[in-house]
Amino acid sequence: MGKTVAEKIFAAHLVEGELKKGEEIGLRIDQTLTQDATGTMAYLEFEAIGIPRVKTELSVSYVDHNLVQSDFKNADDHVFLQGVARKFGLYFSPPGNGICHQVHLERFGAPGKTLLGSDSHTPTGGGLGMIAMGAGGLDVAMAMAGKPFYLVMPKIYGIKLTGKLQPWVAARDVLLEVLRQLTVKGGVGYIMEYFGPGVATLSVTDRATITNFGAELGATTSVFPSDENTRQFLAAQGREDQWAELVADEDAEYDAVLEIDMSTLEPMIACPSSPDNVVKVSEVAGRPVAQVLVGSCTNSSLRDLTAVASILKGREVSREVSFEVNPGSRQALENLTAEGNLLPLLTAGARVHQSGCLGCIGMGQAPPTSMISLRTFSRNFPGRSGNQGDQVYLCSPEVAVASAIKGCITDPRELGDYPGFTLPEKYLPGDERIEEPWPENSEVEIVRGPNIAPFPDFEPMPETWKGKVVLKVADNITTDHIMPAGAKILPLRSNIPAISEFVFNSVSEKFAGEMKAASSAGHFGAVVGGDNYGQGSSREHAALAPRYLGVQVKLVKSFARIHKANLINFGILPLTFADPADYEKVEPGAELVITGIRQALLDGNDRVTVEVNGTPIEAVVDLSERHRRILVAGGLLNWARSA
Ligand code: MIC
Ligand code: SF4
Repeated sequence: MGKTVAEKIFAAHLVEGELKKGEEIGLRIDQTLTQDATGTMAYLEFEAIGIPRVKTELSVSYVDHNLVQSDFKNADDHVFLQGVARKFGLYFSPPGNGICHQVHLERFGAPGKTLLGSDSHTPTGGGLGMIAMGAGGLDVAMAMAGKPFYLVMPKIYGIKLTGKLQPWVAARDVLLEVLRQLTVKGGVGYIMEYFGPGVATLSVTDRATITNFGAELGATTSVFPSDENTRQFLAAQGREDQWAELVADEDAEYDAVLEIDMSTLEPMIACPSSPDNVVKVSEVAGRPVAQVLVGSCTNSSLRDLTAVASILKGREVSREVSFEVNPGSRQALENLTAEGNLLPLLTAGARVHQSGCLGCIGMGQAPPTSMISLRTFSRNFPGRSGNQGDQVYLCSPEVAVASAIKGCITDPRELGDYPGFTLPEKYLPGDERIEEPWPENSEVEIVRGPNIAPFPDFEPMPETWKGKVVLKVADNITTDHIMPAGAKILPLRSNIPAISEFVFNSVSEKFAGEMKAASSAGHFGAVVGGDNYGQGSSREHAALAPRYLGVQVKLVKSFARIHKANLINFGILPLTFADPADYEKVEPGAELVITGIRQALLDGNDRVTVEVNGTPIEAVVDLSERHRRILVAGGLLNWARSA
């Protein structure tokens, strides 16, 4: 039987297990990336593993999330990260250089390679024909130490693209349509692999928009073939030598197939407050907008910024709108400037910022109260913009700029003919500030500011687990709910005791206080949840900080992949209801007892009995043998130290 692109890359990197769908495998990781908000913790963990230098082909530490230096915290993190990169042999991409995924695509990604990143949008690299996956910081630290990355072999969802996008319809609309059909849990357990005649009509940056935004499907990753367009992109980057053709075999089989005829697509938009709440733009046109942001790792490439500039030529942004542009990378900004396309943005009234994540993770750019904000970003989870009750819509750069001009949500086809634009055949590299790895044994002092707290220690799993349900939540809870970000909380990412005060803050302000009170009375905590628990960001803080507060069990209907892996890494037992109807039987305050849990894990039991106020219910233990040993040890670091 023929192989898909994903299966070919998996086969070439398999170091443990067999390529059987649904079974745990270990993959060799060629490249890693971290960003500052997850990176400080990942490097503290790497230090704890005790390896003198990274063992990957290439590892890069990016600073892109926390660029607001309202006090010493973020600035200290940047200095720490630069020192770590020098000491352990990583590339370092400093603040202002761009968003990790965009820069990685431009300067480092290569077809056929594996990339593991401590950020859920790492699949951006799939646009180049690589297997690029998001993971928690500790998994990335292990990969840097040369260890395999373990995951359950996903199924392959073939997305067959036919036809060609019409003028004013963009790559973003392809994935908005996929999200409309499949929802934020439609990709769980799958790799989304694109094939069919439509693929050749999409550039690498279009493909990267699709694979990036594919993270919102809950998929393990998304991948395109590597073809002539890939060669052209790498040639424009001065890296043609890194090109290799990589396409699926004619007789490759997919576990599921969805066909999208791109010529029938219209401009689409995701309404508040979930990326799958998708309608046609024409259905919501006319709603007044107060803020329009073009940026984020989904849509801020040179292609996107050039399209926006071309549309703005001879036009002006409405005075009712704050129109802001966050370039994805220094390279995009340099090339935009060199091609004369920065001026049209400025004269039309755009506020042009430095390259980075900025408002996408709530570091500034909060919208006015109750007013609509249109963003080319990937996530509109409630409150992520910095305001509770926010009204954030997600759309293509074309829809964004048309709406900024008109002052209300606008179908861009109303603007008449699509202005054509060309991109340079050869890009200015824009990478002068990327620091190369320092030679081995260089004299480096790692400077740690006062906000960088040591990694906490955790106890092994007790023989019998007793605890209390501290919180019960519904379906599709995101890691933004569990461990919020934003200008107040994000700077605390290097300090677990401090950040843990904000766990579940937007759901229940009392959570941290109640957990602390329960812990000091000798009780552990449990959280009960619905389907797709922990979707969204890869932030391991959403496991680490609750564990620090004493949460040791999560009992839900189903988990999102990265969050489940993070729970295991920090010794929180992930259980699912054997009968989803039992969700109704477990209320906050209930006392839970799991007798003999340690032994049950070691014996490989796939069910355990949880007593809820004395009444038994069954829970499913869906864990590999390796997971079980990690949980019994109290987490991956404990286990790695004892192994
Ligand atoms: C996000 O888009 O949610 C983030 C911020 O990039 C996160 C990482 C983080 O929380 O630091 C992600 O996507 O993993
Ligand atoms: Fe940064 Fe937003 Fe991309 Fe996350 S989704 S990496 S916060 S730009």
